[in-house]
Order: sequence, then structure tokens, then C-alpha cells
Amino acid sequence: MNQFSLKGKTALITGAVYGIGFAIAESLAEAGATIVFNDRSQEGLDRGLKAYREKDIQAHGYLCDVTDETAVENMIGQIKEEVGSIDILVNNAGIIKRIPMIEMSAADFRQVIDIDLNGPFIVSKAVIPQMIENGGGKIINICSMMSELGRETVSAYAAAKGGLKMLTRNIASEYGKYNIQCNGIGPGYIATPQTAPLREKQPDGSRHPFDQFIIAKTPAERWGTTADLQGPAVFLASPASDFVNGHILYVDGGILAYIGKQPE
Ligand code: NAP
Ligand code: GCO
Repeated sequence: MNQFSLKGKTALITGAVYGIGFAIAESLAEAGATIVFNDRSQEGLDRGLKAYREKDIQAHGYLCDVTDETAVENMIGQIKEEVGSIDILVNNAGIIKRIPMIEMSAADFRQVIDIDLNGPFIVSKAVIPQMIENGGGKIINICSMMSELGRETVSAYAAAKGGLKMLTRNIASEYGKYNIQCNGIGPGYIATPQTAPLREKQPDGSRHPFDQFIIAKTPAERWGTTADLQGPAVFLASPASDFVNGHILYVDGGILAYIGKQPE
């Protein structure tokens, strides 16, 4: 039996119109899963449906903001009716606001927590009952280097992603007996729209200082690509990981293991 096959499975990847979510959806589709995604705007939804069609993936798209509990419950009910029960949930939707903490409004802090931590709680809460009914399921929470490390200007994001690490472990603890495995993927620094500001070329054409910093902090001496996350996602979504639970799989090129490049 191919332990990495997802044939006959339905996967919901939140916020998967582009970036990491889209790449993960592509890999789960390639492994045989039926893909369902959501976006919080009609424009995003249309963009996503077009992008999946261009990849020959018959994805099902739903308009839903992951922070809206009623909308999420309605979406999960609609998916069950129109597509089928969800076997795999990837809580990918997320934002970041890079503001020095003492300059950050409570509203900005709350919005990051709402999307990056409350969102995965709300969606997982809506999906777990059908996973219990169906004899099991897979939940993958997209964590971060900031689930383990802090840095200037990302206090809300680090608090959210640190909380998401522990929510992952708690779902694993509470629902493991129902054959539900809940794990996290902790990407390193990945080239997506979210990190574009950190990679912008300087006016003189040189690399952004943060870009150079990340290269020095990464043994692989490169930024990650969304493709680097595809294999780990298929692994955690498949029977190959049925005894892996509460684990955060860091896909970071070695950042967390490395003190950083010594000055020459
Ligand atoms: P991205 O390019 O900014 O994409 C984020 C996606 O989430 C977008 O499709 C966005 O939709 C959607 N989204 C945001 N808020 C939403 C909401 N309330 N409801 C539904 N969808 C919502 O980000 P990314 O780099 O692909 O990151 C994806 C995930 O990986 C995030 O959780 C991020 O924190 C995490 N991550 C990223 C990196 C990295 O280096 N890029 C590293 C570690 C972890 P809109 O188009 O409507 O905004
Ligand atoms: C930042 C980056 C990071 C990445 C990612 C690292 O500003 O530090 O956006 O937070 O998004 O989370 O794992």
C-alpha cells in the first residue's frame, strides 16, 4: 500500500489562493486528494479558482473569513453537502503585521491573533466532529520560526504562532484517541508575498539587509520556496504519519539548529 497516497481523501486548505497554501494544495492534489479552499474575498476566490484550473486541479472554492465562526460553520456544512466530509485540514490562512510592540495598537495585535490563532481554533472546532464521525482525520497547522523564536516588530505574530504550536499539541492530546493526528509545519523563511518586503532590492540594487541576514542564519544559505513544504505536507496528511501526533515539523533549512554564519 502506498503510505503517501491521499486517494479518496478531501482536503480543506484555508487561505490557499497563492503562496504556501496553494503549493500545499497542489501537492495534496498530486497525491490524490480532492482540494477545497477558501478566501475572504470574491476576488481572491475567483483568482484561486483560475489558478487551480490552470494547474488542472478541480478545486472547490468557498468565500469565508476564518475568523467568522458562523461563516466557518456554514462553509463546513456546505462542503460536507457539496463535496464530502473533510479528511485533511490545513490551517494555513494567516497574516503578519511588522510593528514595534510599543507602537502597535491593541486592535492590530488582536487582528493578528484573531486570524493566526483564533482562526485555526474556529476551523478545527468545526471540522473535528466529522473527523470523529469518520474514524479519524489529519490536521496540519502552519506554524513558524516564530513559534520558537522572537524578533523585533513581530510580537503579535510570535504570540499567535507560539499559541498555534500549543493549540496543535492540545488538539493532538484531546483528540488523538479518535485517530485524529494534529501536527504543525514550521516553515523557515519562504519566498512568498508575505515576505516580499523583507527581500526587496535596495535602491542601489543590493540585497535587502534582512535578506542577507536570513542567508547568514540559514545553513542552506538560501530562502525556502513553497515547493520545499510540499513533501512534508503530503507526509503529515498521509497514512505514513498515523503515529506522528503533536509534532511541529520545522522545514527551515536548518535555521533553528544554527547559531549563524561567523563573520569572515
Ligand atoms: P500570504 O502569501 O500572505 O498568504 C496568506 C493567505 O491567507 C492569503 O491567501 C490570504 O488571503 C489568506 N488569509 C489571510 N487572512 C485570512 C482570513 N481571515 N480568512 C481567510 N483567508 C485569509 O502568506 P504565506 O507566506 O503563503 O503564508 C501562509 C501561512 O504560512 C501563514 O499562516 C504564514 O503565517 C505562514 N508562514 C509563512 C512563512 C513565510 O516565510 N512566508 C513562514 C512561516 C509561516 P488574502 O489574499 O485575502 O489576504
Ligand atoms: C518575519 C517573517 C517571518 C516569516 C515566518 C518565519 O517578518 O519575520 O515574516 O515571520 O513569515 O513566520 O518562519
